[in-house]
Order: sequence, then structure tokens, then C-alpha cells
Amino acid sequence: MTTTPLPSLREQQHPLIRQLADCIEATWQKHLDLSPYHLPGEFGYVEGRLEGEKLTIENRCYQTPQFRKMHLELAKVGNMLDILHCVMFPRPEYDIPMFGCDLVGGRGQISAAIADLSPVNSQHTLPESYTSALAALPQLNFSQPRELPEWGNIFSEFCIFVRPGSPQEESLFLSRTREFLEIHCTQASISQPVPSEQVLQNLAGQRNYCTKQQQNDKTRRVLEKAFGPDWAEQYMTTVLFDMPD
Ligand code: BLA
Repeated sequence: MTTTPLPSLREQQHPLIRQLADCIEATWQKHLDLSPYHLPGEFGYVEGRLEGEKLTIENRCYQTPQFRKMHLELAKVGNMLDILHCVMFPRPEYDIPMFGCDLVGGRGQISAAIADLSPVNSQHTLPESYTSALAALPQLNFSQPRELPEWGNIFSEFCIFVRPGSPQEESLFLSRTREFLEIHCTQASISQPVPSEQVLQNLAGQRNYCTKQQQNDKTRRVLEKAFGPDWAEQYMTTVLFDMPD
């Protein structure tokens, strides 16, 4: 299956968001055997209004033998807010982490750039193959690191959470995220299913990841203001961070 560029939003987004969206899809294409994943209801493309500005959300979703759901979302609120959100949910039969990434910016500046490979197994550790590949990457220093919120204990020691302070730091964030994706897609493709006891533990780990992400009040507030609290709750629990059965 081949992917085509998102029709409209991508061209209007902050350059880092555009580049990261292109990078994510190119890496998926290069390594994985993609099939479509259908989001519930009418959530593929959504429009609302927030403080007089138009809020547009465009979703792309795929699945593969190792991934239950690979979700790339672009959102834009007038000229105030540009957002990229991406999560790769593994099938729980595989002992592989969750890839997650969020870029939030407005008026030409990215305020939050986060990317991680987050463990969901019972020991809350990454597989050895991941740890050695990630530990071999050069240490990066950003001028404006950001502090994780309370619910952020789901992330790994390799998590990057920064406000990129220059075009150089934006490129650094982009290349590190590309490295995370390259490691993840290569490792996932050769990963073998685990015994059934472990499947339940992986599921519990994914549920914990989703429960914590649903506590992100900053995301919730944007969605509530544009679409109301019920819609926001439904979107956060069925599209952004749905729990696998
Ligand atoms: C922060 N997320 C934010 C912020 C906004 C959003 C407005 C605050 C930006 C800032 O503090 O500078 C909004 N993010 C959204 C919206 C969507 C979205 C509306 O994805 C979707 C429609 N968030 C994720 C994923 C991760 C994540 C996958 O969706 C990490 C892997 C993290 N976003 C994340 C974190 C913060 C954030 C850690 C900072 C939260 C805080 O400081 O309290």
C-alpha cells in the first residue's frame, strides 16, 4: 500500500511539523507493510471552532502485522496553534514499546517537542536490542529542556522533551525522532510473539500508558473548548488513546 500526502493541512503547518509528518510516513513506508486502519465514526477529518478560529483535524491511520494502530494526526487552530500527534500501538503479542510524539507550536515557534519509545512490559524496561541501539546514539543537549508533567512517568530514559531554541535544535529533534523510528521499525519487523502470560502484561502496560496520556489537561482543554467536554472525552478515549480489548 502506498500513502499519498495529506491534502491540505500539511502545507500550512510549521516547517518542523511538515518535515516530521513526511519523515514519519516515509519511515513507515520504507520498513513496514501498511494496511488501512479505520477510525471510529466520522473522526477522519474534523472541523470545529476555537475562540473564533477554525480548528481542523486530519487523521491518517494504518496497521501492520506488529502494530495494531499507527496514528498520525495533524491539527491546526487558525494561525494560533499547529499540532502533530503520533502514536504507534503495538499488538500486545509483541514485546515492543510504544512510539509517541507530540509537536505543539503557534505563531512560528514550537513550544513543545516530545518523542519517546515508551516501555509497556511488566518490568517497565525496553527490550535489550532497543536499549543498546538507543544508548549508542550520541547524547544531545538542548538549550531549553522541559519538565515532564506528573503523569509523564510512562516515558523512558531516552525521552526528549524540549522547546527547540533555534533551527539547529529543530533539526536535531527531527533527526533524533527519525533515529527512534528507524530503530523501532527495524526491531519491530524482526520481533517474535511472546507467551500468552506476557500478552496480558503488555496489555496492562498499554492501558496504563493510555490512562496517563488521557490525564493531559492541555490536550483536553483545546478539544473541550472547540468541541465540548463530551466530544473531547470520546475523542481522547477512542481516537487518541483507545485501550486495546
Ligand atoms: C503538551 N499538548 C500539549 C500542549 C497542547 C497540546 C496545547 C501544551 C503545549 C505547551 O505546553 O507548550 C495539545 N496535543 C494537543 C492536542 C492534540 C495533541 C489538542 O496531540 C491532539 C489533537 N501528547 C501526545 C503524545 C505525547 C504527548 C503522543 O499526544 C507524548 C508521547 C505529550 N503533550 C505531551 C506532553 C505535553 C504536551 C508531555 C506537556 C504537558 C504539560 O506540560 O503539562
